[in-house]
Formats: sequence, C-alpha cells, structure tokens
Amino acid sequence: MSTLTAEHLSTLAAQAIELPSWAFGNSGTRFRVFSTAGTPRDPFEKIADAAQVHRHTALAPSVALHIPWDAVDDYDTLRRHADDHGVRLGTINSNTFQDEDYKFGALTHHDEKIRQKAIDHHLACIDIMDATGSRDLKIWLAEGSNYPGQNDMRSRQDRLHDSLQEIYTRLGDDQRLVLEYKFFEPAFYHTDVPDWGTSYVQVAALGKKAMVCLDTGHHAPGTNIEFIVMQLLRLGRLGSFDFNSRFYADDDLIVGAADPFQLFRILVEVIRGGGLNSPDVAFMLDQCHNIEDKIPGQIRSVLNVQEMTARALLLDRDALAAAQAANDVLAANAILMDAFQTDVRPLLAAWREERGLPADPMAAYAASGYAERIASERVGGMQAGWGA
Ligand code: PSV
Ligand code: MN
Repeated sequence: MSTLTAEHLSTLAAQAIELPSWAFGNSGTRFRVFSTAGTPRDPFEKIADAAQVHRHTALAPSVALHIPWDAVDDYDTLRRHADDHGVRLGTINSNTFQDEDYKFGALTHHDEKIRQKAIDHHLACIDIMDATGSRDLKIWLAEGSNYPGQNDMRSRQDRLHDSLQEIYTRLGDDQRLVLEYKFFEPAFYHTDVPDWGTSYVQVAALGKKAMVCLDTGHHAPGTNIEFIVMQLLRLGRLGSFDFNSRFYADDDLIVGAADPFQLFRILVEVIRGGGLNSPDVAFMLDQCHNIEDKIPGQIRSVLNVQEMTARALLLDRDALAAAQAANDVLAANAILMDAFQTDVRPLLAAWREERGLPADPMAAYAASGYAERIASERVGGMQAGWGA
C-alpha cells in the first residue's frame, strides 16, 4: 500500500489535536525567557492565536487551559470568544507547582491543610470545566523528594490516593480525570507519579472515569514508548497524550522533531489499539516554543502528527501479520519501514487543497499577515509567559 485510500482520508479528516494555551505565551529555560513581538497578553489572545492554527490546518479544533495561568472572571465569555474564533475550550490543567505552600508536596502533603488546599484547587478546576464545557481534568504533580530518606514514599502514595478519590467523586458523569506521570523533575530522587504503572494503579483504584495521560517527553532515554501505548490501550486506560519531543530531558520541543520514527511507531500502536479518533483518547500537544515563533511552531507540530498518522495508516497490516506469522523477521521489519519511509507530503498537500485548505499551511500563515498584525496591535500590557 503506498497511497492513501478514501477510508484513510476520511480517518485523517476526522483527526483532532488539542493545542496548549501556554504554547502561545513566552517560555524559556531557567537561564532566560525570550519575548516575541505579538505574544498574547491574556487567554483571549492565546485563543485567537490558537484559532490561526486551526484555520490553516483544520486539525486543531480545541485549546487546553492551564489554571491559574488562564483564569478569567467569566468563563462563559471565554467560551463564547472561543466559539467566535471557531475553536472550543478543551482540557483543564490544574497547577499545584507554583505556590509556596506546595514546596514539600500538594496532593501528597502530610499537612492536612495544605493537602486540602490542593484538593480544593482541583475542585475549583472542575467548576471551571462545568462552565467551559470541558470534559477532562489533567493532573500533573510536581511532587516527590530530592534525597533518600527525605520522605516516607509509602504514606505519600496513600495520601495521593485519598486526595484523588475526593477529586474523582466531584466529577460529573461525562467528565474524566487524567493523571500524567513523569520520571523526574522537579524532584530528583523520587517522583510520586513517576511512571505509567503508578498512574495506572492510582487511576484504576478510582474508577472508569480516571485514565492515564502519556506525555512523550516524560520517559528515560531509550524507553519503548509505543509499548506503553499498546499496554494502556489494551487495558482501556489511555486517556490522553501530551505530544512533544525530547533529546535529553523534558525538552518540550516540537512533536516529531527529535525522533520522527518514534512518533510513527507510537501512531502505529495507536491505530493497532483502536485509539485513533477514539473518544477515549485525547491527542494534545504539550510544548513550549522558546526561540521559534509560536503559531508556526504549533502549525508544524500538528502537521507532523498528521504526516506520521498518514504514514502509519499506510502500513500494510495484512502483509505484516503474514510475515510475523511466518517468523520472517526481515520481511516484517521491511514492511513497517516501507510505510515509515513513504513521503506523504505531496499527497496531503493535494488533499488539503481539495478540501479548501492551503496546500502549505506554513506558507499560508506566513503570507496571511497575522504575525505582523499582532506585533503592531499588541503593544503594552504584560506578555503571557510560562507561569503567568
Ligand atoms: C510537566 O512537565 C508538564 O508536562 C505538565 O503537563 C504540565 O502541566 C506542563 O508540563 C506545563 O508546561
Ligand atoms: Mn505534559
């Protein structure tokens, strides 16, 4: 199979990738945060920028919010603003990593007052979800310890369960909780949710509305991430992806930039496990554009996901199954590599044009004048940044 069939194209037409509001703000490292002309000053401007990505690609119909970074007085107005721009509000991300009280933990804290404060923050996030119509509450915890002996890991795990249980109980019938894991950072010795197994154990103890979030940057080098994708889909607990790519640690680079083959292998398993376009699995980006322009950075990202999805769809699964059954190692590998090495870009460009989209969304955005317009209009005020 070397060409996209009508069925493949309708699968691709249904693909939806959620954008992170924070990708449009300034971000950086602990050394420097560089600013860019035209950077949004508030969540309204972030949503307007996200809508540009959707406008040129038809791939990104929703925007995830991070609370309190994107807190507003009136979520109805924000919701209408998103509607007016042709996108909708998506996942609500909680944030318990920037408050002095959480220095030694939040949902795992041994001080009941602080633990309750962190629980209450999540309950407030669910109130926001009610107002925005969001389905998912995404929880990532910056909790752990830096030195052996610093903490009792076991009781922290028990308190984490109790806290998550309280949050879970407050979810509406159509709402979900997704628990993200990360093997290190900011804690260096132990992390309270370091891996998919811990996330799985915690969410399985809550119930069907709790799922695992897999951030592709949150694994040790060399981890076979597609195996984890396969396993979570098999267990019915893959709730969402945070797509990005990494060379060293949690680099938050453009998805598919560091290792396109890994992205392909992940998408092969997504399709194999029935996760593509499944309502159970939210496909999100979690990226920060430190030095590159943000809107084109997001356009490049969603196109990378689309291209790798197309290549994964081209995999001749019947031929692969036959080669596997015959223990023909080299043939099986060659069949997989054939799909990966197919250049789908001309096909996708022609298909975009047929649908009234620009053949080259990057060029269309550059020619649109939007970047120049926001640079001249957004003068004054405080540019949004990671953490504001
Ligand atoms: C943590 O590294 C993380 O991946 C979580 O998803 C946070 O919400 C996000 O990054 C913040 O940038
Ligand atoms: Mn993430």
